[in-house]
Amino acid sequence: MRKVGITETVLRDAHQSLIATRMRTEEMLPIVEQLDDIGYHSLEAWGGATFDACLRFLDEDPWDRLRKIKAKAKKTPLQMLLRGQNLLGYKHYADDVVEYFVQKAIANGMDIIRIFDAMNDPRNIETAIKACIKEGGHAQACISYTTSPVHSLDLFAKDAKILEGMGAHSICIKDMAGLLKPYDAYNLIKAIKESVKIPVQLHTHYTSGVASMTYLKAIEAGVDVVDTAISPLALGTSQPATEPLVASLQDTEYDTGLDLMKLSDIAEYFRPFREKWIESGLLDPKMLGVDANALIYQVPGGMLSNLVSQLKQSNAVDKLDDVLKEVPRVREDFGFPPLVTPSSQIVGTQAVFNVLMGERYKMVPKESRGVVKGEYGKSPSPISEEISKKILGDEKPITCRPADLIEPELEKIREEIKDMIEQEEDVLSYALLPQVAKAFFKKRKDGTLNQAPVEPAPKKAEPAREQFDEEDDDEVVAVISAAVSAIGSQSGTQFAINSIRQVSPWVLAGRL
Ligand code: PYR
Repeated sequence: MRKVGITETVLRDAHQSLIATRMRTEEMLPIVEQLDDIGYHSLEAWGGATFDACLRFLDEDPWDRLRKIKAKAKKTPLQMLLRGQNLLGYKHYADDVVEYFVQKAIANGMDIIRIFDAMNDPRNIETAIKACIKEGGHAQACISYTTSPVHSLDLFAKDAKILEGMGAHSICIKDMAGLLKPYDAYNLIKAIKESVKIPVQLHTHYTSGVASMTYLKAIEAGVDVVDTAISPLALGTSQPATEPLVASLQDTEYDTGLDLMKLSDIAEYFRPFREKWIESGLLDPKMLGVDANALIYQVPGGMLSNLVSQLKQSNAVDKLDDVLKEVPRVREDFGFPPLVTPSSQIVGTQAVFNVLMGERYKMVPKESRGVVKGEYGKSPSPISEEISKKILGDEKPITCRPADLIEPELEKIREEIKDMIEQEEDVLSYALLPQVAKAFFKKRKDGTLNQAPVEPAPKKAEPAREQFDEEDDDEVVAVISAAVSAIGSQSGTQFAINSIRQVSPWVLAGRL
């Protein structure tokens, strides 16, 4: 009998997808021992946006969260999501930072590290894979799923083979937008299972409404493990629910072996939280519905709502149709990158600029230039000479692995922050998110961390700012400069006002 494994995402992706990553450690700890007792393949409990959210919004030390969860989950492997060379931040870090981060994640209790890259460039995940293997962890190499004229079964199967060749212990297909349809999943999993010998896991989101059908076909095709979330934190932008899948597979050749009564106790624990989050506005019921637009426009749900909010800020929601038509064109110009953090923001913002400015690539943010220049890695298909010339002028794109151009940076970072650290891991928090970590260290020193008990839930969560890197003042300056140069025409002035409004928190915070 071939048991299908279940990775439970409630402690990471489920709340990242539904409540902007705001679940607190105290809300998790009382149920971890029971989760540990279920017999899951793994518990996804760290990584992705949780690291940033802990430090930035929750006044929590993410390392402390990991240790506390590990102390209660003694049997079930813990799993995390790592953004390849971007670790848990938004830019490429030097290899010495990547290696040290992986070392510390494993030393603090991590077992399985799922490593992806937004461009699917294997060179961007190799350092993390090798570090994970060296530290005795399970290295799960990830392929970001997308559709385009260049993304064929053959390409995905070849990518999987390359990752297996790098020493990965398993492969994950990460369908972050819920684009993978059931029969496509069947063919994809078959193709990958034929290409590699290591186990294959599938991760998807319910956004477009097809996810549980997709899992069933993937299971029939031989997938080894799938990601689900316990029902109160499932569906919508989160994962398919754990219990219906467990029930559907019971007494079949794919039985998960999990006990529905025990799962019911877990759901019971989380149900009141869900009610509380809906009441406080943290969980928007809109997140729970089916958004078939994801299937039509092939963009992640989060990206769609981001586009709408960018257009609202410029009083241009009526331009949504034009922007949605522009997104695939920009994506084609940029070599068909999958749309996932950070490529989804880069492509989306460029599409908005192209439409609002009334001329394509009149305004090109630093990140778009970075993609065309090769600073994020090799795109799935080559970027045309014409686009390269238009955006880079006479500058030459780079063809090496982007991190090869980054000098070791750990010692310099350690020196910079030596007076504020209270544990070795703080060096890494600072390396990843300098401003955010520093503010956290200061509050910790001053004893002003918000240690409010679990109640009451925060009012309406501020969505993580997706368009601009808060760590980077240059970016803010660029926005203001572009805004100022847009002043002149009626819509340009409005655009300028909105852009300046957008960066005003930094101005007020005295960072400019
Ligand atoms: C993250 O990078 O946080 C995702 O969940 C894709």
